Amino acid sequence: MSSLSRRTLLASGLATAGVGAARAAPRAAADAPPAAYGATPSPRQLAWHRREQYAFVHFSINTFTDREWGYGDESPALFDPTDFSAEQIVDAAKAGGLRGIVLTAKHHDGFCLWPTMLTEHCVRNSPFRGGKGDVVREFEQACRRAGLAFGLYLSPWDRNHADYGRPAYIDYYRKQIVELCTRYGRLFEFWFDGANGGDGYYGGARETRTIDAAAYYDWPSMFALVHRYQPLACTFEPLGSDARWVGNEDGVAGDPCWPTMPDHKPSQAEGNAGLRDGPLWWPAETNTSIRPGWFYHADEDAKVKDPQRLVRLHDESVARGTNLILNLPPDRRGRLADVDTAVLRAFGDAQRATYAVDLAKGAIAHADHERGVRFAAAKVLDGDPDSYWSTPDGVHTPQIVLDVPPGRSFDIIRIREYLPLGVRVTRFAVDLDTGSGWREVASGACIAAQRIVRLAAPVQARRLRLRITDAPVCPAISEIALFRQTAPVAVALPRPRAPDTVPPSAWSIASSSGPDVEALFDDDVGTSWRVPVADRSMAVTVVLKFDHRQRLGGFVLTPSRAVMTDAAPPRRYRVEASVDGETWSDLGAGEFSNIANALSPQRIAFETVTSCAYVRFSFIGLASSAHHMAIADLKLLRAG
Ligand code: FUL
Repeated sequence: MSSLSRRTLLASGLATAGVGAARAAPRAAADAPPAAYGATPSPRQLAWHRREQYAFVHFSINTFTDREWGYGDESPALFDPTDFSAEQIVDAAKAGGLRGIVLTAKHHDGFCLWPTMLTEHCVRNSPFRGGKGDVVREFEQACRRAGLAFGLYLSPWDRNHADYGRPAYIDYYRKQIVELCTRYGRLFEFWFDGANGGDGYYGGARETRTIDAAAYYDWPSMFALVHRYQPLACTFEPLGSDARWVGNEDGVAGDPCWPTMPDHKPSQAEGNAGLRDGPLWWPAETNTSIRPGWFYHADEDAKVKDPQRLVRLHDESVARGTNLILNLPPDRRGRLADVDTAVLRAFGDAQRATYAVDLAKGAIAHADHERGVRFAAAKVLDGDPDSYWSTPDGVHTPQIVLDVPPGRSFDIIRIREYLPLGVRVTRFAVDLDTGSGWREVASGACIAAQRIVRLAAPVQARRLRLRITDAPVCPAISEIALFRQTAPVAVALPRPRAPDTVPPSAWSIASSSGPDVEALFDDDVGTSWRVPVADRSMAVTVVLKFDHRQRLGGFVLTPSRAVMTDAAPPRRYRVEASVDGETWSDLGAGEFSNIANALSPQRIAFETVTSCAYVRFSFIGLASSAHHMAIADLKLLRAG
């Protein structure tokens, strides 16, 4: 049968291609859309879902101190990019297919990238543009020029502010929100970081301040403040916000990852999976960095995620219906390094080529049930996100078939639900007919914003069938699209820099609190040293004996990157040096603040440097409740 005659038959309802001809819907239902099911998104959440992927930019004092978390006592004079270009960064993000930028206007160290009069700890007192610069403004303008959305991150935790932990700080913080929400045009997102409280400079007090975040910040009042000035900005993270954390910083959403959630502060696992039928529409944002750290570190130039890794990242975040926020950290020039821009370009080019042509265009769609002409099967093919195929109320598990024009080879299937009516599909399956009957190629739970199914290899299937296999109500499917992946070109990563670390060959392990301590030093953040701990305050130690005396400048500890149910990273550290293994002197001690939430590497510089033959690391207490301590990697830095 020619494709024309076949299509004519299908269109006239005479052919039964895997499903029967659509049964007529009762007349009353023909015009009425289905009632919404469960929680539904607000207009700003709907707009946010359609952004899909955007950039994070971590740029601040830490860029110049090689730290991840500044203590808050750094001089503003350190902020001195030599060749800052917001345009270069924004253009690279755009080339990477990212649709917006969220900039760290203030990170935990309290340094403000805009010329605020609310504090002296800001860009006014830095050499940048002779003290007349405004980094937030330059990013905002570069985004507007490039047609990208703009958003801001404002750390609630402020290790610089003298009043942190007291009511006066909340007043200050609210004034910061107002400045940022009123000076820089429309914002699409406002990021409230979960990392809160701990040790810091605090105006010179140098102490530990703990807060009860929910009571201290009164988040609903913060969200209301943002929305008073920026009604379309999605707030991120604490309970009650518009978008939730996905529960890890590796860029991996759960499968499934429901956009609905329970109405309580979630565990990391709950944030990762979401909750089918949860009462809140609180979709996940998947956050990760293109490099191991959130801030730029020259020694991570060789560890940039390559374009193939970014494709996998997309598969594990956007393809599961979450939004991806990919961090791009500028270097000390105030630009993205060449390798990051090359990776972004390769990834963006490949994604643009992949999604340029919807191979389902020209297919004929027919379903075993249709609600009426406004909700006909063909609506999944019309490219209109506001139209959808639906069935009469009583039909919950229908099937829809696409009769695909011949010669179309595809390996990506994208399915979208019409979100204003809630998450309607619980489980689904996809079958293909390549000429020898139906074969199931995918099944899963949750479609929601989108579900992108990647096939192992391209296929030329004559027919594709979506089966709704479990649903409490009739479906509302707005799209079924087909694509063929264009693989990204490879990008050569720079060679690792001459290590400024002490190699494991320079020491032997003199003692440790548990077996398998080698996992700490295997340069693989995928493996962890796990030690059972009897109580949350117990110390775990490792003693290293050097072949020759060493002068140590600090260390880098990488927490386990996996979502863990019964293990947690350490809360504090103490490092001591010895020449004889008997008498010890302190090299440094402190806390890994909020390490439970922020799993990026912890770079610790020692206050004192001595030549030593032994070093003893004590990791004290757990960052959250668990029965094991887990650490993925430990590197010893030489004194500079
Ligand atoms: C975490 C912070 O502690 C990190 O430094 C980074 O900003 C990340 C996005 O959020 O909680």
